[in-house]
Amino acid sequence: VVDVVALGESMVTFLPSRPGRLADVPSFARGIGGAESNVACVLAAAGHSARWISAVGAAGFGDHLLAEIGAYGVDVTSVRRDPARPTGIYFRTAGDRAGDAHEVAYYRAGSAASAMSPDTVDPAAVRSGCVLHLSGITAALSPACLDLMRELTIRRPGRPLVSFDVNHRPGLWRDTDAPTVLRDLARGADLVFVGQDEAWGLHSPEAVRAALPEPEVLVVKQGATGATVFERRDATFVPAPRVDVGAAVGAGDAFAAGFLSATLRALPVRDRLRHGHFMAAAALTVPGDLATPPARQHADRLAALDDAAWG
Ligand code: KDG
Repeated sequence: VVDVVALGESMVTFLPSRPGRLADVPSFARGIGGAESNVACVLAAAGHSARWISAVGAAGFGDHLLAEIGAYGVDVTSVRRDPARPTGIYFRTAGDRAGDAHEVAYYRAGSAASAMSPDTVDPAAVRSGCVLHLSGITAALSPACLDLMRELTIRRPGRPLVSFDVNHRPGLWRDTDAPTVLRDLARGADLVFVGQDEAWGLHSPEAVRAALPEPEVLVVKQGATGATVFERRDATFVPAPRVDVGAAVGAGDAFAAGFLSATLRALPVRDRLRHGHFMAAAALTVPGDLATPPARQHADRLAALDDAAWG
């Protein structure tokens, strides 16, 4: 049994050589992206066993994703190679600082991963972890992927702990009531991560909890302010450290990985949030999705500081 199984689409990403509109940027550098494999990579880098389930094309971009994600120590043996469909790719503008143009251009319709369904994903692999980590991105990829997500979030005895990051990506949803679909999926999870800005128009963590009472643990991320976790009805808020933001992309995934790592180690709730914040802080400082996470012993020492040091 591995610690965490993460299921979702990953893409080759193209990061611009300089800030500006996509129309003006002359060249891009290749990287890797994908919310769920990002979580697996950060967890593997933090010393956990992690498996990534997905599908990629049979050509070079698929090779690249498998090699890069595998190099983090993630088990990629459950990733299907699809000779008939391509690996998804995407381009985005540099930086997410206020005032920067922010564009994301996805080329993933009809991708290998968008053909994932309850029939193509190995149920034994899905059940092979203590935690199964999913995100709302998968639900937007195709009707077959939405079926798969519905299937994976049915409450069944003996299933792994199901972790769900809402990850509402407006650019992926067309003609569908995304908030309703995402809320229904979240109801079937044991642990839910949601940003206040994607939380169904609700304006406080308490309101989100009232609207989503089912998951045993609910984490509401409040941007640069911090995050609140509800365990049943008890709420704990931990402020986020102040960070000079390079690019926000990947920070939510790193936060989930830090929180999951501390959950697997049965740390108290305050420390689970602090580990989430550390991992997110590391990701915020780099232009790509993935940063090297702080070593466990340093993170543990920082998490143990008294509240005054955390502002
Ligand atoms: O969380 C980062 C992801 O958004 C990025 O890697 C791309 O998975 C991605 C997506 O679908 O937006």
